[in-house]
Amino acid sequence: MAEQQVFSIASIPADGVGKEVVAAGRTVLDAMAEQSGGAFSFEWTEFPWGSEYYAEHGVMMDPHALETLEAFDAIYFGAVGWENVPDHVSLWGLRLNITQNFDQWANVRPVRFLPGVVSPLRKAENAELDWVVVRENSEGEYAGLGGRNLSGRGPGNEVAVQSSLFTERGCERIIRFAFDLARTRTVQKVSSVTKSNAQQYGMVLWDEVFARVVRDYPDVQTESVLVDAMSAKFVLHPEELSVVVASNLNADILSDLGSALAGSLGLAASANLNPERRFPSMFEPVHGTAPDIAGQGIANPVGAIASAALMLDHFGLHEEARRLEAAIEATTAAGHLTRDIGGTADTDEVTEAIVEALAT
Ligand code: GGG
Repeated sequence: MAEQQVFSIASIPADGVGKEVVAAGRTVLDAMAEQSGGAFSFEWTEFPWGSEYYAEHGVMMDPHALETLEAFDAIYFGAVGWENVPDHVSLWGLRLNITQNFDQWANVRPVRFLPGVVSPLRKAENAELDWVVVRENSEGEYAGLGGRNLSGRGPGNEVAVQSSLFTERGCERIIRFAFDLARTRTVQKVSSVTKSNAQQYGMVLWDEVFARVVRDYPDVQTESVLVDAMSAKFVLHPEELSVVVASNLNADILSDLGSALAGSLGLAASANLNPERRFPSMFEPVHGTAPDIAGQGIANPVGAIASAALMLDHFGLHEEARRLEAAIEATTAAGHLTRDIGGTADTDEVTEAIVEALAT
């Protein structure tokens, strides 16, 4: 008998609905492991880091957290941000602390229609939605460069500087990643997004690198679009897109728009990848902590469960990943929908329906 593959996963549910949807994803993955008849299993270690941990310890995660996390095959993350901690402190103290220190420079965010989910775009004739937004995840507008009160002029006259950092290496690796991904897809097209008419240094460098890299992929269609025009294109001509690559901030905004067009932010999955595999990669739903519904058991678990499918891909379990995606589709098609997408089902009902769909 072949040896069982055991994958060690650090789970960090963190804040708000993160806790509910990570639990849902774990239930589904454990069910898949059981169904595999011993072919693979998951060894979970849960960490209590997040805003409650901050209230007790004054930090978002243990000072040795990165050393601890390094030993895992992957990280399964929920969401970060709660009212007791300023948003920039919680984000930098946990999520960005991990993505940046583990050089998870490629953030992959698929956006697609799911059967049975009504989206604003479905009203448009011929609209199609099957994209991947590729977010540069290590620099750009999230370089963390800048400072406050630089003028020393005192209250009422404060000056703040927030700089973006674009490196040729950083631009090239994410653009090549987008092209390599496009080559695996039915529609082989890469749309590069900047605002280089106004951001005349870093984003011009990005455009120049894009124009150079394009020459190595003559088989892939390309376009370079300004972010404002791309926002309109998302709504008006979604069928023209396949892989969209953009800087950290622009891609974050565009992927939220994309998932709203697919029906809800609650559906969107993401993978923060360290493609060199020097550090663990991290899988998480795109959505935040949703304080308005947290703790009620009604959060949409699909984004987190679809992120688990991306993690299966990362482990090389590609057939299992496709099986999980098919189970999610069967579940939404059968009308098991949470409130954000027009249904009445709660988190557990949708999770159980996905587990059942996996078993059939
Ligand atoms: N699961 C995603 C999450 O927790 N997001 C929190 C957030 O505010 N993210 C902003 C960002 O990463 O740009």
